[in-house]
Amino acid sequence: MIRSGGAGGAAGSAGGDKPTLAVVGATGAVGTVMLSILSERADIWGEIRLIASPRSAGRKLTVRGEQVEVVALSEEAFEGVDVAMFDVPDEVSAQWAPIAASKGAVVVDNSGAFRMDPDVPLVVPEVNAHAARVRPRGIIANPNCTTLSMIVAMGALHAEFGLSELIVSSYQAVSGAGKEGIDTLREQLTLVAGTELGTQPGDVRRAVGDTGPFPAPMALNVVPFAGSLKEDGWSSEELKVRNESRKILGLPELRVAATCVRVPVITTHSLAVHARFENEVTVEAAHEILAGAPGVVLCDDPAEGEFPTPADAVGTDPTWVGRVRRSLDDPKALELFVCGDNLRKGAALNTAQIAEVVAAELAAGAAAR
Ligand code: 2RA
Repeated sequence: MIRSGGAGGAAGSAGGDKPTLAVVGATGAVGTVMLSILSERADIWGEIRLIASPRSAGRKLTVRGEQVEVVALSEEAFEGVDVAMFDVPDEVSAQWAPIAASKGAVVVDNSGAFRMDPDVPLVVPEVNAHAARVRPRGIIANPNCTTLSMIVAMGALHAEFGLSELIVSSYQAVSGAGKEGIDTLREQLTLVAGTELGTQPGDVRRAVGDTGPFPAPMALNVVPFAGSLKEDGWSSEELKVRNESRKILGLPELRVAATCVRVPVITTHSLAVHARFENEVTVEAAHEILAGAPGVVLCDDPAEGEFPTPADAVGTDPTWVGRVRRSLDDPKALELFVCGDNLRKGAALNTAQIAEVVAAELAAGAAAR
């Protein structure tokens, strides 16, 4: 291990060793993707410790080609851990992330518990990696998948043109609602397949019955609501897009309006974005920026039928951008369409990337001593 001093962030003694990583919530949907991502990326970790609820303790999961036994969440589970990636419900993170930090781990948390805490940086390595270094609570937050699915592209355009406003419509996959969301859509698709449903008011609703975690049927439908209802009719997802974009980009006054919509896609969120800038924009300049931006793939040749779709982007790491147009009525605004895998860049991958940023910092600190 590399002793990290969670709250301060400076690396400690025992230089030279590879850092110890804990994955908390290893058995969940995002935890599973975390393990496969850790198996694919450069192997910078010493021990990888898998932590989950006591009922999952003793299970064996594969990471880096090896079977690793899951241990139960407890204070002792964090002994010797340098970096801990959390993907657990908000209330579990709220309780356990500070405990892990008090044991000396730097926590990278994918819940909503700390994202807007002023003492917790909200980090997307391609956009604001520097923010990860200042973490008074020893915790770094990972943004919500809806924000993450567009923010790498927006960060690149902002760096060049200066962003002043975002108007966003999301097309969110059901896996954003976890395994229950995926199971619900698959069951509903079975119920409507091969029928003539979708021609009379309420026929799909009657056929599918229970709508699971969604407020309306997902099969043969789109649902203009995701998350929970907040003040003045806004949903939690819509407020996250606004608040998190502002924090990540360091633009507390950024004008943001989002409408979040759930669509019958298993995995990969899409967003239609109207982005207004301080300066005039051209499609050519936007193309050049996006084509060169780390973590972005430009896929924009509609004459050839080339634009991003969830069916093509799913299972991949980048943010896919296409349909880039200059607004007809505003030379300072662009319209574009973005797709990103909500379980990879939208959750597990960004968490792993932040953990790698921290590991590099710890290693540099250890080497300097
Ligand atoms: C959703 N963004 O898609 C959420 C998941 N964190 O429901």
